Amino acid sequence: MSTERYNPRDTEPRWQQAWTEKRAFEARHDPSRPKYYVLEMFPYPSGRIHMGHVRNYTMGDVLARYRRALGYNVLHPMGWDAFGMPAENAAIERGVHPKSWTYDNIAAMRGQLKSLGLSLDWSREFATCDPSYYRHEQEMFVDFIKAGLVERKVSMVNWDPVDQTVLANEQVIDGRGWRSGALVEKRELAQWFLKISDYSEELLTALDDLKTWPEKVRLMQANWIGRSEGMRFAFTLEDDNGKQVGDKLTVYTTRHDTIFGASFCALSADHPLVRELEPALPGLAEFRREVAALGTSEESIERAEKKGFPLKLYARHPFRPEVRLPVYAANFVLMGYGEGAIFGCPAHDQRDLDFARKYGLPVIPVVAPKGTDPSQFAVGDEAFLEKEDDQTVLINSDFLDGMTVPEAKEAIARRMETAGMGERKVNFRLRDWGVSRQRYWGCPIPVIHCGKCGVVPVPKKDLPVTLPEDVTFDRPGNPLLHHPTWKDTTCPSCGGKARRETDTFDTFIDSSWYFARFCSPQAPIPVDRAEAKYWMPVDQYIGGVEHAILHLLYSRFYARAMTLTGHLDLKEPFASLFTQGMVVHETFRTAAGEWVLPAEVARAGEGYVHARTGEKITTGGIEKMSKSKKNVVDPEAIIERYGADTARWFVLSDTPPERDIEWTENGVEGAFRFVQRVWRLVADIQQKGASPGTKAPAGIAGDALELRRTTHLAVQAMTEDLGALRFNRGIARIYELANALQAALQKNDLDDGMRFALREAGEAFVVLMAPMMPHLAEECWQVLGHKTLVVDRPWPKADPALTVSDEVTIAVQVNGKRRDEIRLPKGLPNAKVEAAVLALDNVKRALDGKPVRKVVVVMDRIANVVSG
Ligand code: ANZ
Ligand code: ZN
Repeated sequence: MSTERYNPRDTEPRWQQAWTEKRAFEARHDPSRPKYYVLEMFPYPSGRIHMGHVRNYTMGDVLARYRRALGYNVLHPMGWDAFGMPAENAAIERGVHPKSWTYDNIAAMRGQLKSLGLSLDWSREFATCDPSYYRHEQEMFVDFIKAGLVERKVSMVNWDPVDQTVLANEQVIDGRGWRSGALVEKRELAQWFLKISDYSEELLTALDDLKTWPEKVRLMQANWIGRSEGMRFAFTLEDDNGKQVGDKLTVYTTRHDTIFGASFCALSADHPLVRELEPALPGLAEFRREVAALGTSEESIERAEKKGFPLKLYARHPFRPEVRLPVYAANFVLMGYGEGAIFGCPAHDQRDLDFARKYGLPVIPVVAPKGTDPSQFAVGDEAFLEKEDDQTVLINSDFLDGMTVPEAKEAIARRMETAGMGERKVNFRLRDWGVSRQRYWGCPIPVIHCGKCGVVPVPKKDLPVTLPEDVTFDRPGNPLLHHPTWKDTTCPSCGGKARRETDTFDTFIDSSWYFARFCSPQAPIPVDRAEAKYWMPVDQYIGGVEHAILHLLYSRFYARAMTLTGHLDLKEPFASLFTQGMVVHETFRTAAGEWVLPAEVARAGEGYVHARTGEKITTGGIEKMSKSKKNVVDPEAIIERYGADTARWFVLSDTPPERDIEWTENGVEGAFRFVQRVWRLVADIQQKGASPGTKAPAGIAGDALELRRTTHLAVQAMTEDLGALRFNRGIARIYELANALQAALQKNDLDDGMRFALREAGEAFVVLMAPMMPHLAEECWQVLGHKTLVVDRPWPKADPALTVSDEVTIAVQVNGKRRDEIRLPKGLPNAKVEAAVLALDNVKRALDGKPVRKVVVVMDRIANVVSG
């Protein structure tokens, strides 16, 4: 038995080198083989990998290695989502150029990923900031323009007056810019939009086909797309004196059944009618400014106090000519949705109720539980929300009284449609995708502005439009705009002086098609059709649930847009999706409340102290690893200390992959102890087991047969577990097999049967473990006397005869004479029994080359082979 400890520091780089030299993981287009495309969401090159990456990429790697062993032609690429703000922030804060910052980070992280031993095809690597990548993005954008998928329109943005830049909604915190702290303004800006909303219905209904996506993600997407069935109809308007004014007020509602509960109408502050009234109504301009300061995010609008400004206009109720509804401009009505105008029904909508209470408007309940006395039913501080069941009916509603909500909706729709007042309308929450960013570190938008010709796409022969490198970050705003010459160009159309677009793309564009580029990363066109036809779709996509909405939705849209423009031929880019849980860790604090890194904490009895200062440390909650709480464990330090296999094993163990996993020192040490145990076991097996390639001796029974059964059951279970991404269960099987091996090795006087069973179990053990601990597996494989690599081994097959517990012994005869017996599953169909029997060595021997005429099977008892 080997007494030497297994040393990953020595073995891991060696095996990584061996795989690289063999180009083991380079994928080649081979239509004769079934393909399998595994992809993990590519990382942002922040500079260091974190445990979330380790978990994510290990899962993908296990799957890739497993599928590879099953005989699939596996594509498992890696790249970098390399554009974005952090690089610019580094430039502003530390004076490093975004480009060198990014590529340095990539180099560092590539090294870290390589040390994890991932079976990646590095020959396909690219970064989205490579001009050789983004030129194709520009080319496709030009094609998208031609195909009508792009629109330039004026839209409201959050404007930071100090940083002179547009802010994303997430960058507005309590109405202020996240960096400058300045009060954010709303501004109108001409921007580029991709018309994703044309695909709302399609993106929604196609979700039904994504059966192997998490239900949760499909639901989030569906909510985001937000289909609603409602009505659009118009009120006639009149002024203070009851005189009808020219304009009508069109509103969108999903609750037309509540029309008899209407008590006001409200318009967005940006509604054309409100703008028109602004000069005539003192205070309105001020009100509009106040609303603008709220920013554009739905969340901030939702949180703000509901406020209105009376417009001195009244809307005539469509069914109650005696009722006039006051019309307001209100801060909670958005211009971008529906008609930018609503009727308010306070009894059945919380925002409307808050508004009505503030302005003393009537609250008329019109929907109530069946059997309620309308005169007794009142609404207090909480709106009575819609229930579309048959126990909820209309009250106080004239011809609708007694109807259910759906019935009332139908009745109103009919009436209005017949009277020509309005029509049914399906609305989607999904907005067009604004892709312009006033940033430097992004893909330049390939258009030119000409005073004479307007907007002219850059001709393809002039692509890529590359980012200039000589930019400065010493003043706020977009460096491309400040560059002295870059934006000056000539118009491709008239040859006159023109200006380049200085906006760059939203980085979500970069990640909306990278998976397709991986199919042919060197192609002179965005995607080589033949390659994509073979490799796409991604068979298994793995990533964090934080990308459940935008990234996945944009990618689904891009696949359709690229198909429309002939760059791809596919709708859904990701056949299966898996969202893994986070890595969480205990948090530590000093008495003063400062967070402390786990690496600086030492155990002291039941509690903890600061390793350096000895100060008492208390534990906070268990939370997602984050820099702010300092509860991070650096993968590099873990790999350095225990090896990659231990880290990989730990992040897969115990916890189901979709759940959060808690990183603990004990857990890692446990994983490392297991590595050492495997090492000792395998050395023992090599000594006591049969030599490699030994055939099964006849008549294996007793403990040896039991071990064989355990082995084959492990193979069977593991095959199912890995196929279903149940990594933790797979690991549990390996532990079971290790225990069985250990028990068997403890016996004295091993007979041939047992020696064979040990060899078989040991080899299966190593091969099954290989997807999780690939380096250890290779090293063990050598110890077991092989010269080949485990990565070249096919996945073991379980012998069905050994995996069923419900077995019977069937007597095997040849021409009526007993020659052997065989254990088979009870009730096995005759054809299978026949096949199993004919494969027996004893039967072949007895037949001595004579042809088989027939096999007579007595179910579960006898099989008689009759020769001719
Ligand atoms: C009257 C009503 C009565 C409404 C009631 C709700 C409850 P979804 O389902 O999201 O489509 N609405 C319409 N346009 C709006 C806008 N631009 N800004 C803010 N709110 C708007 O929601 C549709 C409902 O949201 C509509 O139905 C409308 O209010 C409001 F008891 O009309 B409802
Ligand atoms: Zn021109």
